[in-house]
Amino acid sequence: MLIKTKPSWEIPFSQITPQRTYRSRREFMVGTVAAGAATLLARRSALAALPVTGGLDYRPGQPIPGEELTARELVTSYNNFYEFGTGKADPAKYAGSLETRPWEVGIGGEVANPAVLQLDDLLAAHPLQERVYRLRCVEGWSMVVPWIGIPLGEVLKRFEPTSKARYVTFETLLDPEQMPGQRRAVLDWPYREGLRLDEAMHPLTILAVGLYGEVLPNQNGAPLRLVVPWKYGFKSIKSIVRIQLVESEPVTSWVQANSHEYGFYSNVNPQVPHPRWSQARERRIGEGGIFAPKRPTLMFNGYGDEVASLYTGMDLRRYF
Ligand SMILES: Nc1nc2c(c(=O)[nH]1)N[C@H]1C(S)=C(S)[C@@H](COP(=O)(O)O)O[C@H]1N2
Ligand SMILES: [Mo]
Repeated sequence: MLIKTKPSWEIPFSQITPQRTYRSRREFMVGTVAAGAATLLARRSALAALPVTGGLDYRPGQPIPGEELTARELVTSYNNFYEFGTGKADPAKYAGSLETRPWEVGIGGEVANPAVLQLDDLLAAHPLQERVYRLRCVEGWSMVVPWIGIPLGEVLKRFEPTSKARYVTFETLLDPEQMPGQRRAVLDWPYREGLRLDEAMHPLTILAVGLYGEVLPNQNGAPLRLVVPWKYGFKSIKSIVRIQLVESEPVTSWVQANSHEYGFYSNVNPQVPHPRWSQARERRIGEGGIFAPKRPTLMFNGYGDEVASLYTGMDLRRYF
């Protein structure tokens, strides 16, 4: 719609100023045209590794009313990615050397058409979409990020889940040579996560390949990471190499590490505290330092209208 003659990934969302750009489509287009040629070239090289999709119908994301995007510099420098260290600055410092091409992804288990595919082939059939989502970490901070990705459900459908498939498991790359954090037993590597099939098929659940209009920086989980906006951040597993459809609830890395503190569901829920701290409030990264007032945490991270029905009749204290 914006640029018909160019592949979607050339739409320069990268330098978007939080909030302002989203206010008016017209303003944005004018701004785009005015952007200098040098900047455009720089963006294009950063975008070059995004998969070439049919994606002329690339859909820009809707802003979240009353919320500003978290600055790109913060989204890409304050990270959890234990494969590169447990400090917030470690991933930005050490993940840069991760080789993200070629990248194979295996999709198997209870599907009619299991396959191991090159990532770009896996994505080729799917136009990229932008989704502006809150990400809320169980540690008590949150961000608002313009992700670029594709709905996970659309990918899964192509592999035809069998009638036995009830859950989906995901695995991060296991490669201690490239991921120094895996040389220490911080977690049982590779990092594993899981969703119930209906959660995985929900249209809000995406596989992300970019943010702020550019290829995903390695520290954010390149080349392919999950984003499940109504769950705590640790469910959004990074650098995925394997997706499997299974019959029974998988044991995820965090549940295995401490099932008392981390549950399989991990839906954002201000009423169910982590055993060691409250989940009632959160600090929005970039908002006025550690003395800024915290925000109240919203049930299902604010996505209740869309997802609450997935949990009708479930005791969310028991299934936390
Ligand atoms: N493989 C892997 N995935 C991971 C993690 C990790 O340590 N390893 N950390 C999780 C946690 S705790 C959070 S809050 C988010 C952070 O995503 P971001 O760095 O893009 O903000 O990634 C999640 N995915
Ligand atoms: Mo997290």
